[in-house]
Amino acid sequence: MANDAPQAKHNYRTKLWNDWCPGCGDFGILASAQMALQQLGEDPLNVVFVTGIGCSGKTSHYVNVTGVHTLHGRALAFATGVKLANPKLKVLVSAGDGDQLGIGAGHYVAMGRRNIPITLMLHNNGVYGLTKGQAAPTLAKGVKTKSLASPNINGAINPTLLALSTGYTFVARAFSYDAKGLTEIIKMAVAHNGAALIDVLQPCITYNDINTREWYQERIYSLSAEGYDGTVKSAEEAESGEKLKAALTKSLEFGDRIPLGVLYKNEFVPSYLNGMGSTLRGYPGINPANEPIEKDGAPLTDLTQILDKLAIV
Ligand SMILES: Cc1ncc(C[n+]2csc(CCOP(=O)(O)OP(=O)(O)O)c2C)c(N)n1
Ligand SMILES: [Mg+2]
Repeated sequence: MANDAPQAKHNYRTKLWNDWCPGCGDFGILASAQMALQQLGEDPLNVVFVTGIGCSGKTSHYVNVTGVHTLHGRALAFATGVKLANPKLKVLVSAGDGDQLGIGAGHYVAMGRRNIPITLMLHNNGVYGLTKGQAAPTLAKGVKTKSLASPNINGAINPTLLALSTGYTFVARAFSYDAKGLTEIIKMAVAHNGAALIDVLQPCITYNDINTREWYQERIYSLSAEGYDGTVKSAEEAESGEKLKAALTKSLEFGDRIPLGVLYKNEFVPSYLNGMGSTLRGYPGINPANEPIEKDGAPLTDLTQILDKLAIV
């Protein structure tokens, strides 16, 4: 008998205790990621959620898919390994602004120039939330949050500008309290076949008393509502670089007005998997994840010699 009964929806929530501060912007990012995965209808077994270290790093514990809570700054390195080993997986990364643009900045740049199909959600709260509010690389120079003894003397990194200039082919900005808008953007990013950055403006209610929910709400506006369209429509348009130039200009707007939405989307750049295919025969069809490792219960590789070499006698 055909089974016409609707399939039970996968529950993307875990039952783990959540210790984020009540009202933290992380909740909006978590809920949006869960809704996006639910709405995409992707097989949960094909989704991997990778995080770095920070309050944001705990996100992988709360999404009910395979999760990896990795080392400080190294979420993208792990995510790259996961994606390359098994290209059919959808890989999402949650990383803090300190995690990703401080210690992990090299990986941020490499992800763009390689155009690896991974969705990176940058939890941009301007501070190192987990370690009590030191200035993160996104905090503007001269700003003194209540967690700093004196105004920040470091210049700020603009995540969208850096992503655009290093080759990301999907660059967007969202607001953590706008779960509907963020969900739509995550869905687009996950479906995109290339490196995707979502700069998520995320107030830290405990340590950042400057960039608050109200501060953002007074400034944010929707790019699409003002007629901006960052999507490249043809190979010729991609070649001309016009949309990239427009996005670079737009990414500089961050002050009295802060644009939200898709700044740039270009599907005409081959992903890193294509490059790998030109150097590895059969890739991505043949990849480490579907390589047989045993036959009739016996391992296909004899590790005895390697283990003998490593043995301490
Ligand atoms: C190698 C290493 N250096 C420093 C730390 C201490 N540390 C833990 S989290 C963190 C920064 C967290 O800030 P952010 O990435 O912005 O995440 P948030 O807590 O704001 O979400 C630091 C410096 C660490 N865990 N490991
Ligand atoms: Mg942070």
